[in-house]
Amino acid sequence: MDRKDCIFCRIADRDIPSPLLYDDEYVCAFRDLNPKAPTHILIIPKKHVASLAELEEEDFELVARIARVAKQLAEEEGIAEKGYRLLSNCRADAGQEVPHLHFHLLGGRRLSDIC
Ligand code: DGP
Repeated sequence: MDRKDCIFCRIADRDIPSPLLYDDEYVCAFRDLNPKAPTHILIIPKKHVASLAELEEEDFELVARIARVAKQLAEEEGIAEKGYRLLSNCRADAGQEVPHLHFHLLGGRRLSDIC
């Protein structure tokens, strides 16, 4: 996919302005447009990978990087102690809307529902 056709590539490329809570060579993070919890952050790889199902062997390191960023952001957001959820919806049955791999970091309330 052309990066111009992917909304999250465009955010990562700073083509669409969205305040970044975290930014390095491989990963960035920004707040979800439709937050489902007091803290709702999306963490993405800058490389275009459509979903978990499209990860190639050389991409798995990106997932570890994202887990590290999630831990850091949870501490910064003050949700680490009480708890939080990190999840990625993969393809249609999971309700994936944006076809660029992303992890939702959710917290700040009791997360009793599925996601
Ligand atoms: P998912 O269903 O897992 O594909 O979730 C996609 C999320 O992305 C959804 O919660 C709304 C959010 N989202 C969609 N477009 C944008 C956008 O342009 N900016 C931001 N910040 N979030 C977006």
